Amino acid sequence: MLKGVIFDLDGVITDTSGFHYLCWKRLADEYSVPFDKEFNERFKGVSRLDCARMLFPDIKDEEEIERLANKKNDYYVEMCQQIVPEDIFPGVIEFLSELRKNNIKTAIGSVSKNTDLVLSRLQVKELFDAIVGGRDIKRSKPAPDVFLLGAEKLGLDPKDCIVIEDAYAGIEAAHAAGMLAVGIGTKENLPIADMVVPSVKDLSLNDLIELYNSKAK
Ligand code: B16
Ligand code: MG
Repeated sequence: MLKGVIFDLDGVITDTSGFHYLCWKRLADEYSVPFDKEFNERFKGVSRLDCARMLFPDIKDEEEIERLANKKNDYYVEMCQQIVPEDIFPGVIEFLSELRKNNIKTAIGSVSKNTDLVLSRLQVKELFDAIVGGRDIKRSKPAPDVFLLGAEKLGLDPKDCIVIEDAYAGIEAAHAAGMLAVGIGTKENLPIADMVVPSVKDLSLNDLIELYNSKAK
């Protein structure tokens, strides 16, 4: 039975995925390195250091990679100070309360080390039964760790949870954890998702139950 829903943070709950893009773009421009939205798709759900390694493939000095990643994070943390509760995506609060009313547990599963900052700015921490962020795990998506820990914190069997994700690596992570994954975006970007909708406001609990029951083994 469907018992829990684990939400990715950046790009699902709020538009911080746009912030990540703008900050990497700012860094890339400073160093005259090519970077665009298509390239940014590969950064979604991937750790800060791995993103920096992808952006600067010629730099092998790990201290330098760390310095560049920290620089990007300074831009990002500064940008996050503008976040206000109204920046939560439309329909998210309503969907969370629909889930809770029906005894479905809710969690955040993000590899961002700024998870706490973003959720605090949005003032939504108490809407989740469990929160897993980048400081709680070693391996970022596509490894299943973040979602497995989410299920564990909810006290649920992973197969009774559904993940909601906007990143290709995040869908892979959900599948690796033995969970179904709803993609937020387009079929073109997320061909491996079990179902795709443009945004959380297009989802209902019934959609998730139907998906779960149709794939139940
Ligand atoms: P930070 P998610 C991920 O968060 C982002 O999608 C990804 O673009 C970012 O690099 C990663 O967090 C690390 O974030 O630099 O804040 O630690 O999609 O798993 O919520
Ligand atoms: Mg995301």
